[in-house]
Amino acid sequence: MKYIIGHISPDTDTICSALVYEDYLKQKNIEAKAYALGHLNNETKFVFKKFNVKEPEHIHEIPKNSEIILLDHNEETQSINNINDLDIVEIIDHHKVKLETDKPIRIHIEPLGSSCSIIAKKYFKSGREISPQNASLLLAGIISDTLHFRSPTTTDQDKELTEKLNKIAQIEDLEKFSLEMFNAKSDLGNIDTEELIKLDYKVFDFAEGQKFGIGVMETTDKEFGLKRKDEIVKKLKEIKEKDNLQGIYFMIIDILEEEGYTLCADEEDSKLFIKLFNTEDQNGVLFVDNVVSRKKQIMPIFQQYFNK
Ligand SMILES: [Mn+2]
Repeated sequence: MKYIIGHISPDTDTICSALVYEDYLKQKNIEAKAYALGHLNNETKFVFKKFNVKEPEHIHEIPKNSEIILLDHNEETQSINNINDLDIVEIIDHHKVKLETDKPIRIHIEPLGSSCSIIAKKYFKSGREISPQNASLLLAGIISDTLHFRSPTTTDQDKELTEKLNKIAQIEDLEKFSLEMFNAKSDLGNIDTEELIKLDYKVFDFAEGQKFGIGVMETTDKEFGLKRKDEIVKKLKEIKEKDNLQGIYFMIIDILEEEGYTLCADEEDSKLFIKLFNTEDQNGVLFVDNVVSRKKQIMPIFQQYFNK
């Protein structure tokens, strides 16, 4: 049995692509099961409820030497704890590659807007049948990761695949559906501060000893995050120290306005961000316009800086 896993701090794309890939492999008579590495966010929960889908089981450790398939990630820092005891047999992803394997494995990486786009392509290419439910999940993953085509990570293929998938899923108004998803994601109730920071959080190893944590909150209600600024900054400091990070950032992304508001742990992190993004400190908030994508607009700038 192969374990299909997405990344930690799971989002809609990682969960839906893993779950639908389980079905794809089943159709090929390959025994595999999708698991979630942590709690689903409210957007994903909304999607599962709307389409009447059972949530994948959570898992925190996988038995030694098991075969695993990585969906929507390829970096150890974003995967299951005991990844070094496991046998990675396949990777499907749309992120930059940071990878070393000890044997040849199957790898399918494409610069598309979502991992769900890659899974959808596999179905269409092979002629395998997609159920309306699975088509809906793939659509949700594409819409979530591309912010319904607002993100610069969006490609023409994502748009074409969305159209093809919706012939099966038959969602009447996709823009309305996407707003429902974003509002569900933004509705965080009285979420704990650390949970908020880690909702969509990744640690990147930019260079030797240069680990950075970057959390993103994509929202239609930026005030929810901004008014908790002080406690967020305090928690960022704690995480930075506890996890021995070089820096840590929390970006509140206004999906509809396409703006980013960044909070940082301390002066050192703030200085670096101001330098890299040519912005200024406004009462502890670093504003950047037209920046919505960690992958395409944030990460490359850090990476370039550290590669120099
Ligand atoms: Mn993704």
